[in-house]
Amino acid sequence: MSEIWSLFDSEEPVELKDAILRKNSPAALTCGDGVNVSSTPRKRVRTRLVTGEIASEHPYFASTSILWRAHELVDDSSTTDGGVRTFVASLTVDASRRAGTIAESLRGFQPEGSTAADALLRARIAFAASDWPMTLLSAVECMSAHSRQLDVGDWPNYSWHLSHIFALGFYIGARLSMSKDVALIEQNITKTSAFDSRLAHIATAEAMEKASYAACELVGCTAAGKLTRPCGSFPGDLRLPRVAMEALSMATLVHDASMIPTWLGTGILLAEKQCVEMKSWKAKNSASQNPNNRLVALSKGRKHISPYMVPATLPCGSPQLSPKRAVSRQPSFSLSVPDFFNRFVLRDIPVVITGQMSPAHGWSSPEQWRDLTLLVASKDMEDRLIPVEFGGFGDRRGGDIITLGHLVNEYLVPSNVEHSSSSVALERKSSIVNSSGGGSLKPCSVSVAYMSQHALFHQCPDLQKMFSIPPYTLGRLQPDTGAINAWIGTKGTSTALHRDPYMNILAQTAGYKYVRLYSADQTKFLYAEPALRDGNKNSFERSLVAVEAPDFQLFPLFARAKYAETVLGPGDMLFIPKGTWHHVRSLTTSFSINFWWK
Ligand SMILES: O=C(O)CCC(=O)C(=O)O
Repeated sequence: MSEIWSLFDSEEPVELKDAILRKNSPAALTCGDGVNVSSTPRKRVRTRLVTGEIASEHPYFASTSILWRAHELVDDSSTTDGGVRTFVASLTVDASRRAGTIAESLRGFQPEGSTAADALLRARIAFAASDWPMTLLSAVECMSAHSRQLDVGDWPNYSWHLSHIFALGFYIGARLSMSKDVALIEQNITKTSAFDSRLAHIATAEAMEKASYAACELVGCTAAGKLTRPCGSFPGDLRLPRVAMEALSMATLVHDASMIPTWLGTGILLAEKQCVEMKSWKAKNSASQNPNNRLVALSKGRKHISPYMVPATLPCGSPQLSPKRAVSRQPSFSLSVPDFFNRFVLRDIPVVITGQMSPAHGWSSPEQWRDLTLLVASKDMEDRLIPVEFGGFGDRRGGDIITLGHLVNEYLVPSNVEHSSSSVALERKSSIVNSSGGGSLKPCSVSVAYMSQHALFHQCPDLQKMFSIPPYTLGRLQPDTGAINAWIGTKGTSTALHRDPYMNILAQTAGYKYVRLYSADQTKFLYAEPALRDGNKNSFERSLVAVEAPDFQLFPLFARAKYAETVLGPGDMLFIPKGTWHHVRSLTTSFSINFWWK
């Protein structure tokens, strides 16, 4: 048994543990690729090629074609308002049909059922009457009740999802309609006296801002199990994009494609579009604001390297892994699914699986993944909104919502350029190599931005064709928790030590990441914060320790925590057992996909 196995094994002798696992595991599991996995432990199964199902055909993504289809049918150019009225009409009809029943099925549940139901009905009535301020207030009140219900446990039934989706729809509809009203008044300037129309404009704009502000102050929105920042803490321009992102998250939780409201995708797209067109938004996203431009300018002289290509080599000063702590690596051709199940899943042992993310298994080639132009392939894609966190280790600077194009051009490209520029050579000389093996921790010289845990594959369905569902997820993807997410960022992003209530395959499609793992039995040394939503089975836990630069005065027990570590490179898949603590730092620009399963 290698050191890494023993780190992740409990004190029990292997035979005893085998007996326990045999007793507790299901008699047989059916894997994603149809392999029948017998749980009889330790039995070596003959090697076979394990091929996953192409992601775009997986039921998890079935709803995406419906989600965006309605919008494709609307010819924006033929309407003066880009389709807002069609969206509002379709939502009004659906709400009059379904909101009453949905509200009734919330009512019986404590503590928030009645509050949520009443607010939903108020929002529906106000929406139908085009009373936009009241719609905003009621919609946010409704979302707020949903959010409080999550504090005591999971939403009791599917009506809560639908109620949340309707509340988000009402919010988007009201915001879009108010802006439309303001625009109409502006158009009328020529018809009335300039003075009157300016007054009318101010009155409408003020009412809109007041209502929206009051609504957002009530509480923020929180998708099921996803801990997001309350809307109330975002300045005005950020509320609509935040709500659009929340609506996208909610759409990922609707698996039965026939349940996707036909207006939902249109609402999300219209909200995103409206944000991108806002003047203040344009100013914020203007390229001249970004200090990274210096680096992009630098890249222009180097024609042989495309600044859009994610580095295919590790930077100097990368962590040196001690063999004793390194997570074992297994080529997929010699790791059958049953073998994986018996050796790693049953024993909660992490492993890096290599060779699975290849064209033979339904994945695009590493060269295709490296090329970031795939994210800005069209204007539509470039203009999609995404959430980002700024700042890396020791330099957190909050979050924002920007366009995918902005992330690529203003952050990822400079991060690529920095890798290949002479600053890397300088860094080689001055890097501080952490004594515990963590590598260079000096603040990153590029602006750090991270689109973490985002439903990009729902948002841009073309990307679903680039990968397959790893058979090592045993056909047990967890669709009710947003199972497949994209993590794309510059060099220097870091995800603080935490653990999730799911098994995970973290697949590295491009670039490099350092990962530190602590098994569940190390929890006593990790200073875990109390779970934010204790009653909620989707809640994750976070440690207070900055693992690569710990403060031992504050966290003395942390010195006793044993860990395993690895560097993930293109084509590596890391199995992270459920409950295993993980900390992740990117060493270059990086693109990863997580698959959560149970
Ligand atoms: O890659 C990262 O930054 C974090 C990934 C992670 O936490 C996860 O997949 O659960």
